[in-house]
Amino acid sequence: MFQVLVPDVGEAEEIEIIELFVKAGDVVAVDDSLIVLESDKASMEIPSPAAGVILTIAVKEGDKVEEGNLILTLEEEPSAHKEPSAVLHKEPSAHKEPSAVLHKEPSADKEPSAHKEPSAHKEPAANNVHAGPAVRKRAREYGIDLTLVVSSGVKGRILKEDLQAFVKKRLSKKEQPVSGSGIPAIPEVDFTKFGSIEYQPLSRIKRATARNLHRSWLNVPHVTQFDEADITELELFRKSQNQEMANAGIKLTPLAFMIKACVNALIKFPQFNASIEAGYENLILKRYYNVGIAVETAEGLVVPVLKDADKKGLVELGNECAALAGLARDKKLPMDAMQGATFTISSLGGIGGTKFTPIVNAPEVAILGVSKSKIGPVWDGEAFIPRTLLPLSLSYDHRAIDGAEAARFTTYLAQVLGDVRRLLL
Ligand code: CAO
Repeated sequence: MFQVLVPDVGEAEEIEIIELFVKAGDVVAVDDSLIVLESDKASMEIPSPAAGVILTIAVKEGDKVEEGNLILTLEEEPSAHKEPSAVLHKEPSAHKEPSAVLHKEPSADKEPSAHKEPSAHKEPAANNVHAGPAVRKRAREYGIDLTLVVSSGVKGRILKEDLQAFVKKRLSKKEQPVSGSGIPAIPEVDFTKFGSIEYQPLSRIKRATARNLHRSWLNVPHVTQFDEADITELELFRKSQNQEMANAGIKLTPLAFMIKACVNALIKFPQFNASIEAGYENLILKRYYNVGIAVETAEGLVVPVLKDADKKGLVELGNECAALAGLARDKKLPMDAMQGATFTISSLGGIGGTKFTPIVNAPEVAILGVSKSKIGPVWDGEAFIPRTLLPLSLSYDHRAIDGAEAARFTTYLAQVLGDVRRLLL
């Protein structure tokens, strides 16, 4: 019977059992890995000194041990005995010098001697990561690039569990192939190598938004058409109306005008109030006008839908929009209030910015981004005059809409917003 003992590990003060590969009753071959020890200076894998059966194990993962402590006992298979190459105590007399048998890893950039493999199998980049020989061995067996594995061990050390998590994640990705497969994945970086980090869990809404946006971004060939509407008169009208209606508690917002003008443009250009059929046989034109409004909430982006916007007046549109945004922020929006949009408006006008490229909310084919209006110079034929200009950014699905149509759409939108009497036509 062999007794495998903790070897001399130099000046190390504390030695920890990092990994146990065997349990009582396991049959092992000579040089099979039994256990990984780690001190503050090195990791070492203890190979089996003989072929045989594990009788008892005296330690468990995480135990702190000292030189000479018993690790396990092994019943040798009579025929397979080989001169022991590990730290062992063969009863009654075969004690060997332990220092000769360690597979020491003085620094993480050295492959353990027990794993001599053709150089083609080596991963040069992985040498810079912090991982024990057992983890490295397993990574090689499964062809895992250790630089892609996120570590959870002390000082960025990659643990066995990290490898398992990595493999699980990769497998689950295969089960749910994303559209456009073949897109190279962004490498997962262990940011702890560069500084301290913190995990901030994403809300359910943010997770759903991430999935939806990713899907749209991959599926929809986006183009964004920019334009500017001169809303000088609109603003004068809006403000005068607000003064008149203040006592009734009514407030007309720029957004209400935007919705009204968009519905007008959607009626004139029906291909923007549509979806493209899979297989590209048809454009599905919708004869209803439901406008989604992007609303920022503490939990993330929510898009309530203003139904039948073509049948509503400016005040009603403004009130309903405010009510839906309120419900969204209070997390009281019913499910059906977020469905059925035919076109979306994302207004950042209350915040700032000059223009942006919104992502189409597929299966819709267009989305209007609205930025903050500003006073700018407009040439009237004789001089530059100060006017209030509203930046418009229309992103559209180029499969369904041509560039010329998009330019006509924004031109028309700008005309309507420039002279709201056109809304009556
Ligand atoms: N230019 C200049 N001022 C504007 C403006 C514009 N385009 N649009 C709105 N404003 C003004 C309003 O008149 C209001 O001013 P007063 O208080 O003086 O009347 C102020 O900005 C605040 O408006 P608001 O943003 O609260 O209201 P709104 O009706 O314009 O927008 C809503 C409502 C729900 C769209 C908005 O609150 C919101 O959540 N916007 C963010 C949307 C978002 O995150 N989009 C990004 C999606 S993609 O990631």
